[in-house]
Amino acid sequence: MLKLVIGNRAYSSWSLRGWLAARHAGLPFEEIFFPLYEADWEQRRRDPLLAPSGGKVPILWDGAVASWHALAIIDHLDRLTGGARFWPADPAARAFAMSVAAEMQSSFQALRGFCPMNTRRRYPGYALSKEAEADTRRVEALWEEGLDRFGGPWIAGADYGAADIMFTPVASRFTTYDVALSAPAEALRARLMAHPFTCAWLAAAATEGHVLERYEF
Ligand SMILES: N[C@@H](CCC(=O)N[C@@H](CS)C(=O)NCC(=O)O)C(=O)O
Repeated sequence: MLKLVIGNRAYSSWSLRGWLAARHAGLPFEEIFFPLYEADWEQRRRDPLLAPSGGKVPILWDGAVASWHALAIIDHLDRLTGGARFWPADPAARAFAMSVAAEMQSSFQALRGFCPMNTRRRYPGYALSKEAEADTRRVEALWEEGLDRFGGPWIAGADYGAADIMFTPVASRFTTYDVALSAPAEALRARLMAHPFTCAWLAAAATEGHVLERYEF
């Protein structure tokens, strides 16, 4: 059976992506939880299960084959499930979905740093830095473009897929930090947060404990 190693549900945005991908694949998988940044973390991150990723979560094990980085996990699961579940069939929608997913994997550092994911908290009226604001406007523009060009309700068309998985932790940040969005982007934020897999993750995060002061402010 597949094994997915994840960190804290409340804080680990990359774990959320890996886990959503595993759920979306529809294949059985064993979940292995490594609480992040606790007193024994330096020792724990040297566990052989995390060796390929250099001590980071998530990591997907398929037998002896490891994939880490959200997009690599998605690609592995996409191949296991026949290549029709994660990316749109339409070439333009597929190119868009892949491009925005890759942009998410590599970009938006200001937003990610300024607004760490914390699914348990709400900060009404939180003021973004100039750089986090610029990242937000870029995400908003990408979401609007996807909805406009491919008809919604998801980022690249009618089916929930990899692009939606990649941006769900951003939707969570927008929710936590009360970020004002255009009407179409706000509707997409709400849809991403209401997806049944996301709801299951959020419910488990609410009761997992392991409070990390560095993300509570
Ligand atoms: N880009 C990686 C990022 C993985 C990552 O940075 N994970 C964080 C948790 S969200 C982590 O494991 N941090 C532990 C550490 O750096 O010690 C991915 O796509 O999965």
